[in-house]
Amino acid sequence: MLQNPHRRYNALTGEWVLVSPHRAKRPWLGQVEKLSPESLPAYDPTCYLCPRNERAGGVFNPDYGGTFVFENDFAALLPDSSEKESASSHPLLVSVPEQGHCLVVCFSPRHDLTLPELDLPSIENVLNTWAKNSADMASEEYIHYVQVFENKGAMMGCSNPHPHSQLWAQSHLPNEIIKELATQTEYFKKNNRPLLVDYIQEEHKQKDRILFSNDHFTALVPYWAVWPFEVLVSAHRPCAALKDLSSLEVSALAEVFKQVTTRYDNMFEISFPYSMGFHQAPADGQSHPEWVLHAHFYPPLLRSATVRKFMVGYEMLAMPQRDITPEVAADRLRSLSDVHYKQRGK
Ligand code: H2U
Ligand code: ZN
Repeated sequence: MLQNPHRRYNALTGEWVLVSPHRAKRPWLGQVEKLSPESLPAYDPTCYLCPRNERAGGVFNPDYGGTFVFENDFAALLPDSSEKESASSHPLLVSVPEQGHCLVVCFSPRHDLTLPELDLPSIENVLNTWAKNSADMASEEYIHYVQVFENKGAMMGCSNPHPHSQLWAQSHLPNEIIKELATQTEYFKKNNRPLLVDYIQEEHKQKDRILFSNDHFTALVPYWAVWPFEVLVSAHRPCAALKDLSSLEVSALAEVFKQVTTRYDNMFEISFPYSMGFHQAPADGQSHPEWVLHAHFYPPLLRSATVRKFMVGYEMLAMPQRDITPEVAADRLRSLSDVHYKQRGK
């Protein structure tokens, strides 16, 4: 593997990342992050996501027992954007109305249990809730894409530690999906096989970036990873959406999620922050034989619980850059226990 500066091609986005392995040992005198308090109560009377508590606008949450889904009270997208497309005053000043709506999904009534701390049936329940609600949103006439995502930890802008995720459904395809649709469509036309199916097979031959796999899903640090401990979880077969998974596949995906998030937490023995989300095919009524359902995990931490990677100067102005190689990151993640540090000795 290259030890000198090199570029790697991201086959899913068509973009390049600069890798600088020799820089990984540089000293750090910069910002250290504050740690959020480690022990949370099972129920917090001031939490707007806990059962029975009041949300914005005076609505009370039900006394829910599993997952809990509600329309976001501060949704970024609205179903009825009454503005009509207006002729632009100049071709360089283009705007188009966007319609949609947003859901919040709480993982469980427990204020203190993050994904890796939930048992497998509860993780399956979260996956099934995402599947059902994405499918319901996707079936709306004006919706063409549904984004499922979780911001975890204050470092990633999460506003409440009660484990939750969001679903945003919208009328146009977002940027990342436009890129991934183009690359996967082009590869499929040329090779008559899905890009990610071939990629996962090749990664299993090379082995050094694989983190965990079972019959239906693989977790790996992608060859083109930008974030230090970025992980891609991919299905092994073409699959447009979460709702297309069989119950066996949902169980397999739950197992992979538990493995990835447990190792993340074990890395620095903290609740490991990240932004995570699924890339499902556009909900455009077409079959998508090129599309392979997958999730991206983007964690910001680099070398300790308090030192994060910043995407700043060069990344903002030129292109993404990383220091430790994806192979070193995968090796580090593989070396960690798959028993959550809070469960040890129990
Ligand atoms: P984040 O922590 O990932 O931002 O998600 C919390 C969401 O919960 C956020 O989008 C919504 C915010 O709009 N919210 C409500 O819908 N009702 C509330 O009472 C508070 C926050
Ligand atoms: Zn709560």
